[in-house]
Amino acid sequence: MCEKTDTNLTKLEKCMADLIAIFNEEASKDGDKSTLSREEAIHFVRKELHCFLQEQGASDDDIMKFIDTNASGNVDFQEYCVLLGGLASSLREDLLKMRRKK
Ligand SMILES: [Ca+2]
Repeated sequence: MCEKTDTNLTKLEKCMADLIAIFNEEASKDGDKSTLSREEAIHFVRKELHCFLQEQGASDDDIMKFIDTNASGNVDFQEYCVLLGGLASSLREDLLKMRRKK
């Protein structure tokens, strides 16, 4: 694996570094940066992913059921990645439908 610095990262690698930085920033608010606590996870989703929730009117419990897939009471980095992958896939489908309608 080649040595990576901020200056030689590809566009995709920079996106991934940003996703990691966002998780670390959100997860470290309570002192334990390995996971998002319930409060951190709900705050993160409502702040960063509010467009996805507006149509659904999701409660805090709905959010946790959706993202805390192993029902541990917090959200680890793997669950965070699954959430983002699922949302990206859903967003892609929506964008494709919008293009077909034009
Ligand atoms: Ca969990």
